[in-house]
Amino acid sequence: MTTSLWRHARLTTLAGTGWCDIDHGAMVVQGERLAWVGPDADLPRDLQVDAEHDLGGALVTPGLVDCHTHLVYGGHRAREFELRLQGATYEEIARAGGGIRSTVAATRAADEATLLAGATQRARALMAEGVTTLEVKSGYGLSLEHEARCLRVARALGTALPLTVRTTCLAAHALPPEFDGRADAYIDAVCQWLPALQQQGLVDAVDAFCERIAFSPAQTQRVFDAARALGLPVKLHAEQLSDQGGAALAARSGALSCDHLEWLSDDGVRAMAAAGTVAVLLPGAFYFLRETRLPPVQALRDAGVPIALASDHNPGSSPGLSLLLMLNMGCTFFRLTPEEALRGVTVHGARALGLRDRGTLAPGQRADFVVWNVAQANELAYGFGHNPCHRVVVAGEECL
Ligand code: DI6
Ligand code: FE
Repeated sequence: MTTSLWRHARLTTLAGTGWCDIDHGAMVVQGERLAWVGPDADLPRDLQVDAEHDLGGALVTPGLVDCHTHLVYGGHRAREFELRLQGATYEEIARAGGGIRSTVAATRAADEATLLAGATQRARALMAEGVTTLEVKSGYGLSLEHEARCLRVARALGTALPLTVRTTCLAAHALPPEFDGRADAYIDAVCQWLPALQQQGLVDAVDAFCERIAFSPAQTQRVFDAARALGLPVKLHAEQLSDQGGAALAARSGALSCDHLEWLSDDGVRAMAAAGTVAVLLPGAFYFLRETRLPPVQALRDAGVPIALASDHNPGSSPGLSLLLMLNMGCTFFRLTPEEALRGVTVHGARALGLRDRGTLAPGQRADFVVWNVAQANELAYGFGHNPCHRVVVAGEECL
């Protein structure tokens, strides 16, 4: 196992309350983990290292976690964007058979290599800004065969690239055309697919879209029951366009996270707080759909619900590939503090994926960290449209 020393850094560790900065900081990395983190002056005297890196005072944060993406799909929806600019709404387009369904058709028509090439390009764009852990949802296949294919592509990303990929089965995303008028039969099918997908090692968690234009709370509950019976954690697209009571339902099923949440009720906040469910806010979709209703950030804070931020990258409602932009949008739109925004894409993003071994700079954590070309961490949320990411280390190995 190799040992390396990273010194002369400004460490924003996030390992307690506040930024938890160490101004003249050092980190000792042993293999894939951080072995020691503290002031340069306190470094253990008898330290033997294989490599030493002088960071010249640069800022270091934990590696970024994008805990909600739909990275695997075929085609794009630029035409739908034009229709929305002419006045059509996202819901109207979905009800007319466009929206998610049009991406399902393009995804089914693409071969696996094409899907992998597209997803790889997108993952690389996120990684260039310091993303070291990425969640990828299925949900544009909507048959056992095509959902499996999308999840295999997601797994392949994690093998081919230096980052951790967590896969989420979102088969309950939209009703495929072959099940028109038979939503309950489709949910039955999804519940039957889960064991097969799990046996192929393709599923880390199960998600659903609980919404007027998607699935009802009762249908969502059936998907969750099937997931829980297999020991799979659940999460939910909840309260994005209307209040369906989805977040409370998900929290009562022990959900890792509820995502979107613009229409979240007080009851939903309470249920999430009681269950320790993370609130994943998605300002990219809020922006791109020109939503006006804000998620109840102060109520979430008051209740002690951990808040994460993610890109929600997808071709319909959030086609951007910048997690740093989400920090800025999380602050400007949702009034998060820059520190909350950074926590949202590190420690709280990790928690939304059920991962406790990353998201802070502390001994025992995975050595996933980013060296930035800025002096202070609040600048990461302040600027936008430029990339201050300088060096990225994943599991102790420098990879950018
Ligand atoms: N909410 C979203 O933001 C994405 N899926 C979902 O349930 C959007 C999916 C799309 O429009 O393609
Ligand atoms: Fe989403």
